[in-house]
Amino acid sequence: MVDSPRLSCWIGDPGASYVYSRVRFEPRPWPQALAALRPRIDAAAGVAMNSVLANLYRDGRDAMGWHSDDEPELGPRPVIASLSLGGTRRFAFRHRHDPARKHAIDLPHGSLLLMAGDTQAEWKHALPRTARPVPARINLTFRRILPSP
Ligand SMILES: O=C(O)CCC(=O)C(=O)O
Ligand SMILES: [Mn+2]
Repeated sequence: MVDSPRLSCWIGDPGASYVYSRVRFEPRPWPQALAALRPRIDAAAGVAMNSVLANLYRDGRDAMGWHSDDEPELGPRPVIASLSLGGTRRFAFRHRHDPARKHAIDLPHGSLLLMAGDTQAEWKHALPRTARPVPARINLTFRRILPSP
């Protein structure tokens, strides 16, 4: 159990375990709805995903702080496909070495954001809290965990 301002679940193929914020997650098996989505995500991303981190943001107080998805098991230039469902939330980027460089994008229901290339190496991202009333939101980040050596 980890205290965090959202509810999270790690899903994936057997062995696609993942260390996130120093906690190791062993994946739960794919539920049918996500197994059905997977080939469409793979086609859009051009990568065979083997796992997905599901996050539920119950309201505007739930959030995710600044981070990069740069864990070694993702490899140096990971492709991460982020599917958003439910309430629109703002997603923010900040350059790692030049925090004055910032971008933000609203992620509406049904949107698929692809992060690729040097995005994780050069940028951090966050899902800030908001004081506006917002409906619940689910975010699914499909990832490819590389086999451990
Ligand atoms: O909820 C989001 O849009 C971002 C989620 C995220 O950055 C992550 O799961 O690593
Ligand atoms: Mn992330």
